[in-house]
Amino acid sequence: MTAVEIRPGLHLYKTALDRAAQETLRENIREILREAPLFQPVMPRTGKAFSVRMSNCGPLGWVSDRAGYRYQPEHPVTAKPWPPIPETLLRLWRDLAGYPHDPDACLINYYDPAAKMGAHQDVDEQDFDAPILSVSLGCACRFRFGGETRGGSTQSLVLESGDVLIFGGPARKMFHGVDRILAKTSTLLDPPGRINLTLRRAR
Ligand SMILES: O=C(O)CCC(=O)C(=O)O
Ligand SMILES: [Mn+2]
Repeated sequence: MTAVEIRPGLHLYKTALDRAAQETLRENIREILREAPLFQPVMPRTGKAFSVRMSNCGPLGWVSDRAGYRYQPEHPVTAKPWPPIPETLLRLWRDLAGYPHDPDACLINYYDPAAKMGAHQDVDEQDFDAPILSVSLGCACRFRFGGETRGGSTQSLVLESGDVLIFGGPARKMFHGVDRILAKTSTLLDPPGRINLTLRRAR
């Protein structure tokens, strides 16, 4: 697979998953969401709802509620353990992450066409040696990224269905977010929307 190095530590693998692999993964996620339904995260303290809905798979799942951001082994609504991470995703991580241990958390973000995600850093993990591996499915989005401080200069790129973005090393703590979903850019999901799968090593 060929990567474009966008900046040191930030690698984009265009169409790392072909259409057939995207469809398989879509079905895997559909099954996971039957067991671990999307929930509505809210901001710590203010309780303001995110515009994305979330679920997780793997030993640990990332959640956000009034009490704060954290990883936990059970779904916040059903209280059941998260389903396992699909084999396709583990294989991608083993092939591309360049890290000797499997991920222990996979966040599932569901964006309806109006959803977005504000600039943030992924810093709730204990180990910053492991990279973040993110898979896009469905409608494309405009992904924005900058440096390690908020408010500095930023760049953006379009993430399309099947793309894999990895940020590690000097890019591990970059600010990033999703400006908007680009409507009508994919037929993978019905109703149209975007799924992002973010594999991490939380502990
Ligand atoms: O949806 C994306 O591409 C980014 C998601 C993200 O940054 C996160 O959930 O921490
Ligand atoms: Mn993030």
